[in-house]
Amino acid sequence: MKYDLITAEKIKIYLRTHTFGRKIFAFWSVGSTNEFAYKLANQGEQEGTIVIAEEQIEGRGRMKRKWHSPFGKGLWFSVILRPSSRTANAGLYPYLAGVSVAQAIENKIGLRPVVKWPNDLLLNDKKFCGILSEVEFIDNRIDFIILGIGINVNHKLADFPEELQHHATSLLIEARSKIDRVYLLAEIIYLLEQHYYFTDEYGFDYITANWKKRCPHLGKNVHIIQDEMHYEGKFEDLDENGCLLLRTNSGDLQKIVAGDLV
Ligand code: BT5
Repeated sequence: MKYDLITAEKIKIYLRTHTFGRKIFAFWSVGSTNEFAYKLANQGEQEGTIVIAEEQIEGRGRMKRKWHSPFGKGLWFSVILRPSSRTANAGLYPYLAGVSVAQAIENKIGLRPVVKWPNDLLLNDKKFCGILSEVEFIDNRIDFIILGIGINVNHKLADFPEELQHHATSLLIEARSKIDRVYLLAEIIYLLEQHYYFTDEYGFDYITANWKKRCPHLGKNVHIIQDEMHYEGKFEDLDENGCLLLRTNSGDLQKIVAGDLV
């Protein structure tokens, strides 16, 4: 077989978790794992269930952007969460995902990714991982969160469309060797579960602290675009809800909820 296909059985061989990944929907091809997981969660699917696909036809990023997800090359998956935490914490789960992916890659591959606000992971200044967290609220609390993670794993440069070739990279390109996707996935799921239950009990401070240690832009002057608005200033900190705190040139502290750091 040309591809080392990802199956639920293979993932379970490596899994060390209690609830995360104990139920897995694995597809050859799907529109978007986030979309599929969203439907499942709406029908009451349990926490920790994972949807994974070899290929996404309509993989998506934030703000209706496309996420390139070719067959057999990456890890394209979504986890259903049902946290009991405050609605204000909803924006912190992408940081939990980013830290989990970065640690798993350090542990299993020995590369050290850096993070870029709000939800990118980079190697060599190029993006190899994006995170899309979609939240459903009910009566002032979180009903569920779909935490979607896309990782370019075994892409060669030519596997990317031309417009991404200068901005994107993969673990294979950076590590110069093919990666066992299932082995890496099991470690990510393990760390996601560990951090998830820890934050439930003790809050998110240690996650945001870990994220900030990996962020080369913290304390530096940055340029942020949110919708049509441009902001410049020093990236001073993250607040307790995961918003970026920007010290503008006039000295004000501005809270930025969403946007792109360029
Ligand atoms: C993201 O959005 O980075 C979130 C990506 C989340 C993808 C996962 S895969 C599993 C789950 N199911 C889904 O349907 N989605 C999630 P954003 O920050 O908006 O970045 C999107 C931008 O990244 C695009 O406009 C491109 O410029 C770039 N891009 C697209 N595909 C890429 C890739 N494979 N590698 C690197 N950059 C890419």
